[in-house]
Amino acid sequence: YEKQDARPSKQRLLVVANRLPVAAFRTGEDSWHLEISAGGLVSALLGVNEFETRWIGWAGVNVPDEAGQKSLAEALAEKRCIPVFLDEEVVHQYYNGYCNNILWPLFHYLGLPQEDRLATTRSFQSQFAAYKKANQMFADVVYANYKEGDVIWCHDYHLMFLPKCLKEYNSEMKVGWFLHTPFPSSEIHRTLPSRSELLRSVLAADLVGFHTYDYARHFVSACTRILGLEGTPEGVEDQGKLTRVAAFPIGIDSNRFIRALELPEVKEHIKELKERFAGRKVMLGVDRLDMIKGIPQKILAFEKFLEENPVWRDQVVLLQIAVPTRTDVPEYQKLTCQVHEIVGRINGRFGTLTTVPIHHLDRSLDFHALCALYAVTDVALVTSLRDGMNLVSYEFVACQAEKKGVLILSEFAGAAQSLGAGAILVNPWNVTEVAASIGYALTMPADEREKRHQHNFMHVTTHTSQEWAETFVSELNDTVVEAQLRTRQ
Ligand code: ADQ
Repeated sequence: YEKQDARPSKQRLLVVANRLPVAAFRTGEDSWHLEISAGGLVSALLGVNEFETRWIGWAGVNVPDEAGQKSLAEALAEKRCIPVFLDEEVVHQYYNGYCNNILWPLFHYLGLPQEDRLATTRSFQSQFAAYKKANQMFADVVYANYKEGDVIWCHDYHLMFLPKCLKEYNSEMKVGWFLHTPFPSSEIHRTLPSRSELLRSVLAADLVGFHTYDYARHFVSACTRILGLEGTPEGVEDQGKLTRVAAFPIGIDSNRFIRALELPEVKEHIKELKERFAGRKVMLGVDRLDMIKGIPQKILAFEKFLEENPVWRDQVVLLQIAVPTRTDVPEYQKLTCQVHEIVGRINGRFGTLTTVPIHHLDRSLDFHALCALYAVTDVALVTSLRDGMNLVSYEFVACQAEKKGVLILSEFAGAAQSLGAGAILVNPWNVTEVAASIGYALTMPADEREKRHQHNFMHVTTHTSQEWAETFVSELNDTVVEAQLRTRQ
């Protein structure tokens, strides 16, 4: 995004997300170290050249003093980023509380927190108030930087209140909102105390996007059943105003992965890994350490496979790379302990003096190391209990042109709808089924692997992140034009 051509003739795209694509670290009174955090959204939008992009979001750091805010804003401006300053209390209530403790689990079918009902209700109210306040703060920054004709693209469950705030400022703004998580069945959304207010706020957008048709359908059902509005094939209608709702499945920058495999450094790494695991099939899991990723279930299925197939015990290794996230949340700490306990038990049970069946790392890998790992893998295991899309499955496929390994994929990941014909789909809750699929994947004949891989590779290389972003933004532009024409008629 730094190198983008900034000709004034280009339409400006304001991308608003909870986090900026750079993390800021204070190194002095008014000096900052900025680190690019290349997540899926960043790489998706990096390739979009049609627009002049600006990012608006939180820099992940508390900056209480005005001088600090000013110097950080200046440093970020060079990266085309505009900061939203949230204080610690708002972050605690809005981000840790309402976003990560309420919306995230609910949207992944894990329900609302159930501890002490009264306490939950009280904290629920204050967390929702903080959520609205934070969304209003994002809206203020967007509004302060808005120029007529700009397209505003709001991202994810953190900012469901933003479309409404923006349209209250200026109903002419072109506002799109995209959800990266699943949108759950309306019966799940119905349990949320602020269910109606959130739906109405999202409906203020001109275009609402989801990864899959099912999520879009759930959203429309929630609007019809909870708000009593009319659902149409185009979206949701409220007193003559149509909010367009559609599926826009995200992809990856597949060429970035394919090109990386040609680098000498990555080739060297691949060679080392092949030597290290010679004589054994490599199975791989790469996930954020989150309950939605189904890591314990995956490892238990692997244990069952080893239990039932003694001949494989010294012929296969599972590499599970799990990046810790939200480490200050007790539930995530419990999950880490649980995973360590299961891995320890299995390695104790099936390991030898020289080898263990599971290598578990609690850390992130750099891009080149990740590409090398994807390339040497025989079987990738993605067993999310729910996942909006899951980009790891796409990244694995992009790196498998040579090996043509097998992807075992949860039917509850959005990616199952696009890679379903090439992957082995599983119900991650069914440990017996996953264990059997591991056996099937490890012994799959080469011609079947080739056929499955070709199907997935074709999809991953043609449905890229760039195409995703361009389709969404051009649909948003068209939607606004159509709405204007309708009002004039
Ligand atoms: P995530 O839940 O973060 O994203 P995912 O789509 O798999 O899940 O993306 C994770 C990204 O982080 C991938 O690019 C992956 O390479 C990287 N990553 C994960 N573990 C890593 C590790 N140990 N080391 C290095 N990199 C690692 C959310 C939704 C998804 C949705 C995306 C995009 O939950 O369902 O697909 O947004 O919309």
